[in-house]
Amino acid sequence: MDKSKVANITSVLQEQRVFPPTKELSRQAHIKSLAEYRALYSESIRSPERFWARQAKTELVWFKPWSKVLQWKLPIAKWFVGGKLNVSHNCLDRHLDTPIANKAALIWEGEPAADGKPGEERVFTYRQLHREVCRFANVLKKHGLQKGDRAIIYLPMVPEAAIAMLACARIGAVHSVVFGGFSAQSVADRIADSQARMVITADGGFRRGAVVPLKRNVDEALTIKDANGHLLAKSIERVIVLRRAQNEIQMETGRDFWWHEEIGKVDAASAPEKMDSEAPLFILYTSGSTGKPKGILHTTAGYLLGVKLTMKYVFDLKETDVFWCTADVGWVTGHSYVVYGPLANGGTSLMYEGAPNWPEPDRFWHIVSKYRVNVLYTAPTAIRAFMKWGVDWPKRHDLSSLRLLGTVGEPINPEAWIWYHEIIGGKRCPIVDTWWQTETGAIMITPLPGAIPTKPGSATLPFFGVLPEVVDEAGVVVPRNSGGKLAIRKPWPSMLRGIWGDPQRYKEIYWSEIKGSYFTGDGARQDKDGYFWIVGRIDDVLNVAGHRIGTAEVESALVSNQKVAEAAVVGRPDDLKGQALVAFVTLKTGVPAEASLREELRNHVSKEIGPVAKPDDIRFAEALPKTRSGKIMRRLLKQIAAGGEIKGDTTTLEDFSVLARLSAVEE
Ligand code: 7RM
Repeated sequence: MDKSKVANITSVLQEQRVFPPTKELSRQAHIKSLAEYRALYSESIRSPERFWARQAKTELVWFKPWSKVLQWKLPIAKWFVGGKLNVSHNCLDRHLDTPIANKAALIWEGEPAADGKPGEERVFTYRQLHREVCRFANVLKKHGLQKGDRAIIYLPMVPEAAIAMLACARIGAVHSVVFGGFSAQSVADRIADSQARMVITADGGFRRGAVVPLKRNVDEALTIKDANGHLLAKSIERVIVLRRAQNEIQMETGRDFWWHEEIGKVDAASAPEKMDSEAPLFILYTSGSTGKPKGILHTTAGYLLGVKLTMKYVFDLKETDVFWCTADVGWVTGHSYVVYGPLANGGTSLMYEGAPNWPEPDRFWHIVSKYRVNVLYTAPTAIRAFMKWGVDWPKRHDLSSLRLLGTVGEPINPEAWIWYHEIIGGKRCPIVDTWWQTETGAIMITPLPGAIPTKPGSATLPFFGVLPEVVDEAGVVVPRNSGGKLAIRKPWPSMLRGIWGDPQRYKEIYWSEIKGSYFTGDGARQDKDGYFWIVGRIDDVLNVAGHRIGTAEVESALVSNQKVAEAAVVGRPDDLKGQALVAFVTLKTGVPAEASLREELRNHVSKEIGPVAKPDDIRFAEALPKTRSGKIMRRLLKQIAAGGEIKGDTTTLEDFSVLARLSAVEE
């Protein structure tokens, strides 16, 4: 790793403001004081097995108790060994003989139509959701999906996405949700890696009034071949298609089946499969520092306990709350806090299909006031966009139902924090800045709203059972207020269990960088009060508008274009998105660097990976700056991308003239 990155971490802004919880709020909270938090936290670290056994017993419903709380042989963790349970049973059935049965489990608001017609509205009580999940579980079984089989879910933000996930969990199949903004190529790659037997998709999804052709992308994915001419997706036997956008699609007889037709052919009786604590629940692909996305594997009991407990304590969930997490179910935040966390707690989860600025920039505030949302959980990039659109939009709506706000996905700058607090929260709502990752499954570093005073820009203190530390190159804890790598010292129940099909890579990436610890890939600093300030990634992964994007992935997409010889992708700071993607591209001999080629290459990346990974800038260069051993000097490219001067050591640069020419490249 580049040493300069760690050194830079120290130099983040020092924020002094502190916001303690009000007495009123603390009195009503699950955890009522810093002392209460500290007592429970220290028990969870001193006697983790006792702590987690008690939580697992009180929070989850088991078919068979476990015999051992934790079996830990680095890097393999097994939690609640020997226990049996089912996630869909814990999210649905357990509520059916309680008053919660007839409470709203999911409230769904559809995107308004292009002609201004308001979006549809659908509400599922726990009983109704249970019935839909049971029926769809029977559809899956009828089409041959069995315990342990993988299914790809490639759907828009509609209730059926949650239903499909829960139905897989019910029969013990492993779901892998692919975000609707990913391309056919990405779908094909994920099918190949997971060897899925089924794809669950829709004819199309709506996004800002346009139709995203999901089924057409699946059709294309099923024809894509690898370098040896083999079909990537040959494991797929069935495609179940939800009718959503009514766009015209092709159905292949014997392979493709309509959701609404199949659901009519099965009954609603379905016993949940008794699953091992460690049975795989889902695979979710995420970017790393190499070109190939990693299939992050989560299992049954530990994941469920992690999301159930964080949902309850971090959002201080009340029985009457309407909880709105704005993430798409295609990301881990949607898995944990749109679907599994809220439902495991018998909460009401709001799901919105559309974008924050369609048809107008007040869409979120319209929804908050319409449904009297109590807790809102969104990303800093969205908050910065709201700031840019101006206070008039939120001011038009009654936001008085809100009692708690949350953020996730990237560091939040103090200005955005204060704006969120004042304009959206009316100065009365605490903000929980929650740090976690696809790999951690659930929130790891976070305020508890009734107990932990907040500081704008800090994720504050670790959740129960989580032992993070900031360490140097040798894995030794650094002094307070100096920067370093963020490590987690102990296993925790909702941790990833591996990278699908690649145990070696799992060990190398996460458990080799810092001896005996989990390496997060993030840089951080702890202040004098022990608060954590996360600075962002220190590997070659960028955080663009809350989406994790590997620079190597974008580079390999660029060089797969016939006109491109070489590419280097770096981040540059961006007011709105946190980071923007800048690609330095050298073209093959004879290919002219025309302006139109920029758009062509941006579209090429979009086709290879998806619109989320489109470079913001493409700069053509005659050559890239390299060291004598041939390594691209990204540090220099970053400085150029940010428009700054080139500082630091350039003595290893192979050809000095390259630098001068790069800086002169026109935008
Ligand atoms: C939940 C999620 C994970 C990466 C992580 C960080 C960054 C997430 C925060 C944050 C600062 C936060 N999963 N990150 N939350 N940085 N403060 N509160 O985002 O796998 O997609 O991304 O996101 O760099 O490593 S993720």
